[in-house]
Amino acid sequence: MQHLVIMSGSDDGKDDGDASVIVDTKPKTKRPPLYKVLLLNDDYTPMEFVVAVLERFFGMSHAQAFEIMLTVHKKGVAVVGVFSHEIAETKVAQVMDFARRHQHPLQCTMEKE
Ligand code: TYC
Repeated sequence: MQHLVIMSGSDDGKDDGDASVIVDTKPKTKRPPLYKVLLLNDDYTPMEFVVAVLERFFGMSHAQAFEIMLTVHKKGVAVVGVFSHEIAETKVAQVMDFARRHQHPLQCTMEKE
């Protein structure tokens, strides 16, 4: 937060013992932190399952989803979205639950941006 010090009395800028007030110079509208949701590669989850996850939970087109899936497959990890803490947590839980129900070892995590 930035502040402005205002001193009363003589205007030479020197501190002559007068009272001073501190006022905010910027309104305090801190944006909430954002979180990256990451998808991790593994050797067993079928490619088409990962594509379906990206379509279902991240609103990607089939082409987009296939592209990101291939990036994870080749590089080991990719950011699949950036969200508020609460939304990121929900996405991670949805993916992990969906993978578990289908008995795939797919891993999804989040980290502060
Ligand atoms: N590596 C997997 C396979 O060859 C495919 C895969 C892609 C798995 C992305 C997980 O997040 C992942 N079947």
